Amino acid sequence: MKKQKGIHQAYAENPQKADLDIFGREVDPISRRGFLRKSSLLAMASIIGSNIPFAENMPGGVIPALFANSDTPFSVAGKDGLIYLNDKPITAETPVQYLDAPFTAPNHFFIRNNGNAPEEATLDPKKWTLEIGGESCKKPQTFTIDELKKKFKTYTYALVVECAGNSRAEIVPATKGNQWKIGAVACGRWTGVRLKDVLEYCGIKKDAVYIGYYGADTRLDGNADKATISRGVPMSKALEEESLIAWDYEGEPIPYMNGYPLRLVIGGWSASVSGKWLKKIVIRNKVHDGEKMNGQSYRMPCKPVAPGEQVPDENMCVLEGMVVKSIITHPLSGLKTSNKTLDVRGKAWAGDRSVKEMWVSIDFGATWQKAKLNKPLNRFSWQEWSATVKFPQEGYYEVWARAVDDKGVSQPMVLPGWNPRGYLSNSCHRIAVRVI
Ligand SMILES: Nc1nc2c(c(=O)[nH]1)N[C@H]1C(S)=C(S)[C@@H](COP(=O)(O)O)O[C@H]1N2
Ligand SMILES: [Mo]
Repeated sequence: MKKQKGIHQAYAENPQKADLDIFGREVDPISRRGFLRKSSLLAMASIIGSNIPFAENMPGGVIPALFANSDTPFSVAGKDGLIYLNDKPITAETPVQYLDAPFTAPNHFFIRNNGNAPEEATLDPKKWTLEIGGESCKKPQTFTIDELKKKFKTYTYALVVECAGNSRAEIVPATKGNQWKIGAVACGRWTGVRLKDVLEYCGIKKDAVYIGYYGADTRLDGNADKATISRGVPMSKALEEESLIAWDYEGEPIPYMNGYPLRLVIGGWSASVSGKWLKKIVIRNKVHDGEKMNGQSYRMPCKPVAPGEQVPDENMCVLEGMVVKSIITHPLSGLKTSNKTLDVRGKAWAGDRSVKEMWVSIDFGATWQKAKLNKPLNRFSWQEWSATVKFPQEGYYEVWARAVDDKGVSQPMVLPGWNPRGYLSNSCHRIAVRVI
């Protein structure tokens, strides 16, 4: 993977300007104000790389001197240029210009924590163990990472990891949850062993229907008896060739905040099923009932509902694959140009499906022009697309992008389908262009 790292280096040295978001608004790269709450001090410990023994005593609203006296903006070690949404748990999205690289660089990979990340100093890949168990496992056992590497064949796949709530900010009426814009998505090459090989080695009983994961992170409420999040997938998805237990991302150990040293990666499904800091996998004889499998979390109305409608838990069904979606990664919204010809490009993906066609419009969707669409590196990878558009005269334009999947399902042009938690938001991405 040596050569491939070069792509990211070259890209990092020459990024597009990072001062506008997808709506052409100026981006405040890191809001310090977001980190002033008393509760955030505890979360900071994992960021400054050291414990704060007296964090409880520090008055709310005081910035630790380490940050107050430095000009360096607040950031998570190993991450660059992310937009922070929340500090407790840490959530940060990737500005769209960093999704322009063929694969998302490790330092630009978004972060979605549900609890406190395990302390970095406690994460030792030599000592890390993964337990396989559950009532439908024939021979429960534990592996070190070295044992996984020795016993099973290693595979590398490019896999899209997209938070189910990505683009929630577009949902009308607004719903609860992180107001992600478009950057809670990444695609890159994960290296590890097939989940299938490991599960089959441990023996899958006939009654198995689901798997579930457990990670090493801890709950914000301090309750040690419950997981922060413990989700899973049906056996059919778990046994797909591309479902991995991974230790590397883009040829490097997985970044700390993205699940170092071991992570489950289930391409094309809600990223919530890709368990970070992976400690245990259970083979279940029923739909996994771990944390955030029930209630309203990661669930969609079983039947479509009207915007704003309340849906009782029993009418909600578990969310599975993600849906067709595309982004324009170049140029950034807000471009002013004297050139009437413009090259646009981006990425498209479609959960378990592939993207069949990519279309762009410069007249608010009245007419569409077919874009060039590349094949994915493998199933569940995103696909690169590009197009050259011509503007008839000076003025204000928007470039809209619309992907169609292999079943003929298109992104909606304006409003994504409403659901109580604002998942699967996939309306067309658009950028503003002024031709002068
Ligand atoms: N152990 C653990 N795994 C987890 C989570 C978590 O909080 N803890 N968050 C999930 C959710 S909701 C998402 S969107 C992805 C985010 O992955 P990332 O932080 O590497 O971007 O991880 C998933 N796996
Ligand atoms: Mo998520």
